[in-house]
Amino acid sequence: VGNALAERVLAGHVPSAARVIRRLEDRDDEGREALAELYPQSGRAQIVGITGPPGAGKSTLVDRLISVLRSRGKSVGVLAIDPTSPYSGGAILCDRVRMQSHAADKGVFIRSMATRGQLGGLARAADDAAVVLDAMGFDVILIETVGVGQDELDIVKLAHSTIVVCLPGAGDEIQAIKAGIMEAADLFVLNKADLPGAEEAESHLSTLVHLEAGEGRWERPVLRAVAETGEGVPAVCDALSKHAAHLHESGEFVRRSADRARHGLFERLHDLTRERIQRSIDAHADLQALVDAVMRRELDPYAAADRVLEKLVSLRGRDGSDA
Ligand SMILES: Nc1nc2c(ncn2[C@@H]2O[C@H](COP(=O)(O)OP(=O)(O)OP(=O)(O)O)[C@@H](O)[C@H]2O)c(=O)[nH]1
Ligand SMILES: [Mg+2]
Repeated sequence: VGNALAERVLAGHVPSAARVIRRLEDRDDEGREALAELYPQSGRAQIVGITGPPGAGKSTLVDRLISVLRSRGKSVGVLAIDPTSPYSGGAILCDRVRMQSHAADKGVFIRSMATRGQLGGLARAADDAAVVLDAMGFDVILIETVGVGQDELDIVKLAHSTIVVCLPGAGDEIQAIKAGIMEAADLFVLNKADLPGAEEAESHLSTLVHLEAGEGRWERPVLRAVAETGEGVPAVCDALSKHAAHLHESGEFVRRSADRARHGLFERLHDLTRERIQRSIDAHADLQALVDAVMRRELDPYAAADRVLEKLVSLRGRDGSDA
C-alpha cells in the first residue's frame, strides 16, 4: 500500500476513515487516491439496508441492532442517510444523540450523510463510504434511509440484505414506500408492536409477503419488534445472520456483490460522461451551435446528439484533449 491515508484506514484509524469519506463526498482527488487502495480490500462485509416510512423507528432499531451485533462479537459500521433535511441537520443531530451510547466503542463507526443537491449523489457517496468501512474490516454495515424516493432505492440496491421497517396503522405509508423497495426487501420488521393494531398490521404484511413468495426464493420473514425496549431485536439479528448464510450458500452473495460493483461502475461512467460532454460543449463554439440549433428547433435532438458525439470523437482523436 502506497497511500498513507489508506494505510491508516486499513489499520483501523477512525479519523482517517472519516476523512476519506469526507474527501470522497467533496469529490476530491485525495479521496479518490485513497479509494483506489481501499477498493481491492473491500468485499467482505454484509451490507444491510434499513428502510421504511419516516418515524417507523429505523434509527432506534439500528441503535439496538448495534448492541446485539456487538454482543455477538461483530464490528458495525453505520451510515445514516438523511435526504429530507440536507441543510438543517436537525434529524442528523437526533440520530447522533441517540446513537451516542456507542461513541466510545472502537467496534462501531457511525456517520451521517446528507444530500448536497446532486441527483444520485447521495447513493454514490453512500456506496463510497460503504467501501471504506468494508475495507476497514467492519463485519456488518448498516445503512439507514427513508424508503420513499429514487435515491433511497439506489441505496437499497447497494445492500446484500434489506430490512423494511413498518409500523402499525400505517397501511398508507407502506403503500407510499417505493414499490421497488418492497420487492427488494429480504426481511420485514413490524416495529412498535407495543402499539394498538400490531396484530392486524402483521397479518396484513404477512399476506402481502406471502403473495409474492416464489419457489426457491428466500422466505422473507415478518418479525415483530419493539425497538424502544429492544424486544424482538435479537430475532432480527438471527434473521440477518440466516440471510447472510443463505446468500453465501446460494452463491447470491458473490452475485449481488458483482452486480453492485458493475452498477457502481456504470453509474460513475454515466456521471463522468455527462460532465465531460458538458465541459466540451462549454469549450467549443461549434458544439454550442448544435445546442442552439435544437433550441431554435432547426435540428432535432437525436441528430444533434449524434453530431455532438461524432465531434467529440474527432476532437479526442485530433488533439488527445479531454473532450
Ligand atoms: N411506541 C414505540 N415507539 C417507538 C418504538 N421504536 C421507536 N419509537 C419511537 O418512534 C419515534 C421515531 O423513532 P426513530 O427511530 O427516530 O424513527 P426513524 O424511522 O429513524 O425516523 P426518521 O429517520 O425520521 O424517518 C421516536 O420517538 C422513537 O422513540 C417502538 O418500538 N415503540
Ligand atoms: Mg432515523
